Amino acid sequence: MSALTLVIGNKTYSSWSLRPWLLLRHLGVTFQEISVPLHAPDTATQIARYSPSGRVPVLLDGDRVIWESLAIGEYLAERYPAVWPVDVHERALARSAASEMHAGFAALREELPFNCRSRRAGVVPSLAAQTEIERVVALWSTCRQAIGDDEEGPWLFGRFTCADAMFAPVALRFHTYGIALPELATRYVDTVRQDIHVQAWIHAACAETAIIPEEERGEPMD
Ligand SMILES: N[C@@H](CCC(=O)N[C@@H](CS)C(=O)NCC(=O)O)C(=O)O
Repeated sequence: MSALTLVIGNKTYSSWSLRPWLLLRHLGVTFQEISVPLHAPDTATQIARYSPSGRVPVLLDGDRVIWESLAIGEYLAERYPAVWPVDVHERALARSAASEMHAGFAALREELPFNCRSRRAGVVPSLAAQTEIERVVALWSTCRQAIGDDEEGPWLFGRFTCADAMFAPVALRFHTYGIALPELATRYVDTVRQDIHVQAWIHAACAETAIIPEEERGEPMD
């Protein structure tokens, strides 16, 4: 791999951008960032300079262009096996969970927009979103139950993997909207929030000034 560049959106609002960014940081890979402000008059033009899909994140590796957060994870896995668990069963489960996240949870994502720099009151998930929240909680529990006794660490498979990169933004959404969760899920949300790289992302988000009204649901808490 040559020097890597990750093209991302606003750190406040772009949950998809956080996923590969967090994975790269946990892998200890050096990379450049290009930030494209979302919902600006020239957003589409700016993204089109890098991304054939018109969306971020995009990873640039020399003249290779890799888009879609999960595909970026798989691209990194070719070079860095730590992207996925070592054990074949855990690896399959991690990939299933990550794929389910990538492909689904539309109600949750629509009703609880990613907004990592604030806490919001008064957003009540619909039945569809609540069902998805319960599915996320069940998935996290399945992952934690599957890990071997030799695995230590608070992440879904002990140490941080791509599955955590995919679910970290979901954990932050649960925190933003004060979603009531069982103990295991609450612990996982705390693990995500306390992670130094997540904190660095949120810190940078707090320094952003752009506000996207469509992404600001509920009443600010503080
Ligand atoms: N499935 C894509 C989703 C990417 C996506 O929806 N990105 C949003 C930002 S979070 C985007 O680029 N939106 C373009 C726009 O707002 O113009 C992935 O996994 O990377």
